[in-house]
Amino acid sequence: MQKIVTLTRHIIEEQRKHPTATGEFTNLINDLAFAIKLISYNTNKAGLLDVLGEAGTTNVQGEKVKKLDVFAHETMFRALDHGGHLCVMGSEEEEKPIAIPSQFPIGKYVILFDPLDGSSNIEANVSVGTIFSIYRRVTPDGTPGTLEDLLQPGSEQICAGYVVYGSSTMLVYTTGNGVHGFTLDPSYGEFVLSHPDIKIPKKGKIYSVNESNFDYWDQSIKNYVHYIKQIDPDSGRPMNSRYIGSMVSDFHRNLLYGGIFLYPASKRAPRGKLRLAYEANPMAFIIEQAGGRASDGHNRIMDIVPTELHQRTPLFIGSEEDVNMVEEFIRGERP
Ligand code: P6P
Repeated sequence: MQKIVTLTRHIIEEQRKHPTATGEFTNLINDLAFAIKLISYNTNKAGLLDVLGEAGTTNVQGEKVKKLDVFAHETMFRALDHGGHLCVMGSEEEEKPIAIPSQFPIGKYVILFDPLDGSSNIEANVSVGTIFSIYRRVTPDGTPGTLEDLLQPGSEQICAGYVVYGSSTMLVYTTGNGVHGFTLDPSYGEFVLSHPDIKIPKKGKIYSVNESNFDYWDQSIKNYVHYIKQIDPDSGRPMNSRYIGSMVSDFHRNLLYGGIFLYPASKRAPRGKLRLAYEANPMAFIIEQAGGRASDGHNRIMDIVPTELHQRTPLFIGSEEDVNMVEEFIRGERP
């Protein structure tokens, strides 16, 4: 019988490689997996919201129907706030750090998450996702976590992952020992290992960028995008343009097939659009573990020391050779 590796089994086997592991991290991931299953169920039901009542109205059961991103945020919080594994949380949906309610024990981990990235696409049934990033706390054990625990460079992450709520629900994560993908089998509600040890091709054929920003970009970015669209089969050009407008989906496709996702700074977004803490950093951990690169155009994303919880960053992420090339254009080393 083929070995079925569930997420729980994989985490336990991974933790055995860390002699100091206490199993607390395993329990945190299990709590997180439960939240993701709930979000998956409601996201996939989203198309029925008309039947169940539009967000902001009350449904046939008389329950107030929430916007899915608010529902996803509340689901993550409620699944994680009482397990005793966390000292503080950070969410795209909350301006401030989220404290652990005083009635619950305080743990040694920190989580930051984007509960439902790309949620504006829900009505069009475009796949969306959850992104998460986990650190060890840096403030004294037993005390409430603070902003300091949340403002750590991405290089300190101990775990990062994302979920794509698409044709199937897939969770992709790393704890620093490679990148592994799990597909949710709804028949028995388990995440089953379907993509062990994912590696991104060193060079890709796909580029993902919102070209409507072209006239707002620096000249170096215009030069790069112009270059990759020129006809030169020997160098694999033109590259294919693929852009869904849901980062998790664009990232996931490029991770599997190879390519680069770009969200540069521009006149309309001087520091870029994507958030460092719960979009760029977790994806950067994953892409590096898969053999790719993540840069803000000048610096490794995971070397950036955050100063604000929701700070944005330009982002160039994907196949190593593609990220290297865009940096060469930015440095002016290519015409
Ligand atoms: P634009 C979704 O709102 C998001 O944060 C990412 O998921 C996505 O890649 C990006 O914004 C799309 O932004 O400006 O191209 O619509």
